[in-house]
Amino acid sequence: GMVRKPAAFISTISDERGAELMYSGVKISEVFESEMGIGGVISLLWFKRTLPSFCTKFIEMALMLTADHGPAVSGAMNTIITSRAGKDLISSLVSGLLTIGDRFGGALDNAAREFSSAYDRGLTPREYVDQMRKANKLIPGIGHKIKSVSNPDFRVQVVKEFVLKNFPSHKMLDYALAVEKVTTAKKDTLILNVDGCLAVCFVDILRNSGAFNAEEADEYLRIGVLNGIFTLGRSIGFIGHHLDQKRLRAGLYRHPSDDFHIDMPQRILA
Ligand code: Q5B
Repeated sequence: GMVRKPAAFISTISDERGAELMYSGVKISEVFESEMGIGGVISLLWFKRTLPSFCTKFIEMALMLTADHGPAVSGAMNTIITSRAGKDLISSLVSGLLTIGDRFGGALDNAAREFSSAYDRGLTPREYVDQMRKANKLIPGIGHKIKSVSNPDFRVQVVKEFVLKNFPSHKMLDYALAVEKVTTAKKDTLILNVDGCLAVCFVDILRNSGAFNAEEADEYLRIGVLNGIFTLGRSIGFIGHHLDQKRLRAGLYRHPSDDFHIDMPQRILA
């Protein structure tokens, strides 16, 4: 009989070939009828399943809370400067996105991995903090430039309240809060930050909500999905900053020279 040519690509999340577009087997009309929202669409396209509503609400909450944090953060500044250099929306957005990483906004995947590995190894919060210090490593998900115990981050409060009220289990959040007790005793600013809080709560979804089996939970921690939450959320803000600059007709930015300390070697001519 006919031998089918082996496919060069395999794709398992969406299909546009039939009469109706489908996300993970769900017709686009059903996506709307079921009122699953953007949290439900993310469940289908990222996790290939419908998640319980406390999970989709949490995802939506995470996107709303991370949407923006003012113009002064690394990513928004990059976006603003790029926009003011006359570039288009996509260039300005991408320029902002490229700053997301271990220090700014991209600590979620490492926070999820490190907190859960410490928990799995049975380390007490104190032992975890001491081990990281000995290894000369910063704890991902801990610390903030301006937020502190005395100037709390309300985004983190909102997430905590929602999770404590709605999640069937929040072991990882509890563990991270116990770690925060140890770190803030050392320094006021070493709070569980927004990256860290969203990350450990997401581990509670992966491990303790019944929606994923243990293998799947480990796989998502390994491949890293959580930085996607901050990246997607903050894209909303970066696009806003770009539009804002265009509306303001802001001109090319040049940083004041007196804000640089220039320390150049003297060139010695032979
Ligand atoms: N120390 C966030 O640093 C920051 C420590 C620590 C143990 C730690 C730093 C860090 C891990 C990465 C992380 C996400 C760079 C942050 C975000 C989104 C945002 C941003 C916004 C938004 C802040 C002072 C002393 C030193 C350090 C010790 C610091 N962090 N020890 N574990 N994690 N965290 N990133 O203030 O003994 O004095 O030498 O890298 O989770 O990005 O709004 O801005 O929505 O846009 O510059 O919220 O914490 O502190 O480096 O001067 O350290 O604390 O070793 O100790 P800072 P440093 P010592 S959320």
